[in-house]
Amino acid sequence: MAQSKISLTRYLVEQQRADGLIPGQLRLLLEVVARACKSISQAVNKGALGGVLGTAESENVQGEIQKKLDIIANEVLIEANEWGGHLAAMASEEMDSIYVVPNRYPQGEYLLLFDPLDGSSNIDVNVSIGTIFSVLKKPDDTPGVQEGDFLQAGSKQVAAGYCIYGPQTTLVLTVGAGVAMFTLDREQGSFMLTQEDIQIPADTKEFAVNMSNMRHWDAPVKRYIDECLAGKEGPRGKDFNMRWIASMVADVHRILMRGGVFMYPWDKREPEKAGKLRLMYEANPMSWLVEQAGGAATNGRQRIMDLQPSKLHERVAVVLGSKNEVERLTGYHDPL
Ligand code: AHM
Ligand code: MG
Repeated sequence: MAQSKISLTRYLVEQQRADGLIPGQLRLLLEVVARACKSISQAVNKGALGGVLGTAESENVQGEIQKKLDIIANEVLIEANEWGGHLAAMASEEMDSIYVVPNRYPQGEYLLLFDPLDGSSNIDVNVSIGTIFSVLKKPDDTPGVQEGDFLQAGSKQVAAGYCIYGPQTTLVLTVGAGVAMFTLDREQGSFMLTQEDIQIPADTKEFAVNMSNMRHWDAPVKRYIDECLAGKEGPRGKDFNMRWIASMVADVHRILMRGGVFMYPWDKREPEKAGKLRLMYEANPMSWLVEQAGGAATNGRQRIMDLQPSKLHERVAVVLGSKNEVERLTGYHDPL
């Protein structure tokens, strides 16, 4: 516990030495993402004083009205990452197509995907929001870089994480050797290791779902929630508690800290039998973190990280968290 003297830099260097999971370019990339998150955290903290609250005059590719901070966070991540030579291209919830590193900078071997500020509806009401990121390797058999290079299953990720801007600013990271958590020490200006080897308990009495969508769900999800709501007297024989923050980062963070199950299930309003969340820069990185912490993540039927994306902004149904609950709900769905 509380290895308060280990900075993110030292952690990454030691990981690089220990198991070679973090090559030099990837270490640089993760440090740059962390630095960008520090700047985003500052902008978020200033709030109304920095003139950053409210809506911008634009929509993103998904037709959602962008908040000023969505755009600021996107720009911070691009500007921080484009010149270091570690990336070939970036993709973001806030950009229609990929952003190829300009010719004036060296091209690296990694691809970075992010949701610059997840939980946009919470920005103006001072509730936790965050940055989610996923790192892939560019396939080396193709010259240049195209959108198709990004369309890799989540199991191909080489690093994933999020930074939550809440009462504390906390970076949570995996490179495939467990999940580590770093808290921003504002006096030092550094992320310090505060927890390693995070584990999600396999059982839970807590679920997170937007209940107002219940009438749009499929029967298996309704059954699962009905059984939770029936409490001690129902088939589960125990009372459940509900939490819904409406920032995936905050809901997943709670689950990593104390267990629970998070759902954004398929919704009849969606024509493509998908949910609201995006596969490549929301569901995949969160799924890997959760799996690395001993939990599970499916779309109700299949492991999320096995899904082959067919487009950059693809949506997916999400069920993740405590393993036994995810397996139960997945078991309620018909096998394919
Ligand atoms: P965003 O990326 O536009 O912020 O949308 C994603 C967010 C998730 O963080 C959260 O789980 C969900 O949308 C909340 O949805 P709802 O508004 O249905 O509660
Ligand atoms: Mg989001």
